Amino acid sequence: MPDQPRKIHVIDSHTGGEPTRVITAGGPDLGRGSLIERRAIFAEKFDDIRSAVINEPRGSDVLVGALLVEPTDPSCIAGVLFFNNASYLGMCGHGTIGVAMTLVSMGRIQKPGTYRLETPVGIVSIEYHGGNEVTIENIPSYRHAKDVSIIVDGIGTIVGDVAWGGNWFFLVADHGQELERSNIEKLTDFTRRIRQALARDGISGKDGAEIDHIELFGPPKLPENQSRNFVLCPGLAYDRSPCGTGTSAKLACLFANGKLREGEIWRQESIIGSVFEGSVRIDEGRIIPRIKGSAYVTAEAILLIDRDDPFALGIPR
Ligand code: PYC
Repeated sequence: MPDQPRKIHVIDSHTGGEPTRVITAGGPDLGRGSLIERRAIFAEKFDDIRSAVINEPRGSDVLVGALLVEPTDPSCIAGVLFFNNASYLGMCGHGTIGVAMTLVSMGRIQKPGTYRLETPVGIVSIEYHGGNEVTIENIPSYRHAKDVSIIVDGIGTIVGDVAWGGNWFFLVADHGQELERSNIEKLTDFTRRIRQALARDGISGKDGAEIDHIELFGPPKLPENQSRNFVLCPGLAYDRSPCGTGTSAKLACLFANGKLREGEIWRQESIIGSVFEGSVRIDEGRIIPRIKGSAYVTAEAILLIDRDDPFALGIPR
């Protein structure tokens, strides 16, 4: 009789086309420390679980994972650790909207209202509007550096801003690229080269943090939107959604440039045409982005990890 496979319960959803897989039971026990400590234990001792859940053959490069944990702050409905095919994320905007709808599907959110969620980078709030709509209020976001010029191999000089929206972004408006679905392969190569140039030149976020998300902006397809983007995530996947943390970084830059007022709506279109509605609230001088979007639950499943399976822990990158 073979050993029983390990069972991990998950709920999958997508937010504007970008998938999230929430581990609801059977995940690693990370203890009761801060979420930063628990994320470090996850990475050090249980990275094979991240790989098994996210990588092929069970997952894919585009999937973002979320592990639900007990929060340290009792005012929070849950704690959450985000991860993907490359590593662990500080925050994830589309993922938070997906987690909110997952909590609805689990019956842990039963009515419209505002709930708090603990992440390693701070507490975010989720406002459930009913149906599939959620607004998240992100952690304070800011522009770290303006008009940073870099020379990119095979491209030339590119100028962009470095900003924090829960992850580190390099935001580029002037790039000469067509933000079209048919151009995704080229956009992926273009943004990958920008990321390599930033690393080569030691251009980073605060305290030397790696800039692992690259964001290109262009005109929207639909007149009711303000902008369209293409976002390269850590690894080589692009965000199908307009990227919650990326839109937060954009809102912080717009506010810093005097191009967005408090409460004014910014509709950000993704490369596949899905939309987040963004705005900012100012709290003691800090920029607090608000992002509204919709998520849909697509599956509830039990992942089986059979130790005899040569790819039980996923196909390594
Ligand atoms: O929505 O913040 C986001 C996000 C980060 C990476 C993929 N999506």
